[in-house]
Amino acid sequence: MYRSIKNYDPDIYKFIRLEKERQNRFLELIASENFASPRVLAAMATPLNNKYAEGYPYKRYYGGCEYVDEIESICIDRVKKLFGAEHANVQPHSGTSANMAVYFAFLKPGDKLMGMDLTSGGHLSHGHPVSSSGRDFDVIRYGVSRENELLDYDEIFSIAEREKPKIIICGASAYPRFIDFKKFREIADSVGAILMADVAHTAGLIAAGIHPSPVPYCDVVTFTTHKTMRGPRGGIILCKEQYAKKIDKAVFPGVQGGPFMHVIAAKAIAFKEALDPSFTEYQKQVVKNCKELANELQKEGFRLVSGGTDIHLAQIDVKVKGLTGKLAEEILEEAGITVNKNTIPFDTEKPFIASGIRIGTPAVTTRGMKEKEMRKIAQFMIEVLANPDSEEIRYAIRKEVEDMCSAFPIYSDLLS
Ligand code: DSN
Repeated sequence: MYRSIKNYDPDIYKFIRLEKERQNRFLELIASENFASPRVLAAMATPLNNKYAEGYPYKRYYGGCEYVDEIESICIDRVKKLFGAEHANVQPHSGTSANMAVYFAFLKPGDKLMGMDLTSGGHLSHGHPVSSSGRDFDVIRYGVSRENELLDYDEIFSIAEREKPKIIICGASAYPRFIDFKKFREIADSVGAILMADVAHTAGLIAAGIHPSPVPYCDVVTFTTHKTMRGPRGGIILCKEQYAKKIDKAVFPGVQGGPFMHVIAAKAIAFKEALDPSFTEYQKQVVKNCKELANELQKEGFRLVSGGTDIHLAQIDVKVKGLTGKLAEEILEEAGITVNKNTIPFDTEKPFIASGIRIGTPAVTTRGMKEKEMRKIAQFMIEVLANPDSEEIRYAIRKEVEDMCSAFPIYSDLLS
């Protein structure tokens, strides 16, 4: 299959192969990335790609849907079982598409939407002004407490009481702690708001039962399938049965056209993998690895936002070491370690510079790395960050990173 690309289009093949090698040779610490299994990747390179299937299983606007109907039904059943959900829509192309569909279902332009602000760890699609969610709705923001960088539920309650939003969003892209969904339910009930959780980051931990589940408490839950879920790129919406029709209509024809059936098949395979007991073991190791890595950095004087982590990611304040997030990201990259710069709560730097980096362990854990390797990775990072002017150190560390990665190969049989 790959040979056909190589023979026909060597220009593109070259970069696909280089990207595969980059993923293999680098330590991937971007918290939102992971390595989907070869069978998940394989499902996306099938003739399912060719099929239009607007509508839902057994109610389509196109003929020839008898097999894709079965695939979508299996996918829905698996994700409902995994999360104990009443209803699932597996068609969203991404997390942002899923969120936009929820807004389309429940809000009219100008209605009030309440979400976590970006510097506290929220997501652009939770009402940031540069997103249509920020342009089309009246956005009310909440953040973390200045004192301890944790969600202050009393404060969130007062804001909700004052503003009476129609939707309250809980969930984040860069908040390293558990979220108390029960408290959010109480807040939403007190003002009659719809409660939506966006658990794009923690879905895998939730499926494995090692993060509290939003499903019993929230009217709607959205997530992506490619982060801790370790599946194809895509989104999912779970909801209470009473909202099923509203949500389905909002996804199609509300904000999307034809579903990507090749991706839905890949999602179904990823859910089968997640229903296996080994997935729970994997997620436990992800969290152990993250704590180990974050603690080692903390011991060396880096400040952990909120003082620690409960999940697969940690936010590291690098300003305490005289660095910016941007510089830290760049020098780590040269040393073979991929992270992303990230604003930290009450950051005075712009997002493109940032005072922090976000690290995460889903991808390195998929490679089979454990606490011992995390201690080594922390040492690599500490040395690089302590010597921002030393190219020599970066090259030396890069060699060590490559040696370490070659002991934990990924995708060795692909594109060979
Ligand atoms: N871009 C994702 C992340 O890195 O968290 C969120 O969409």
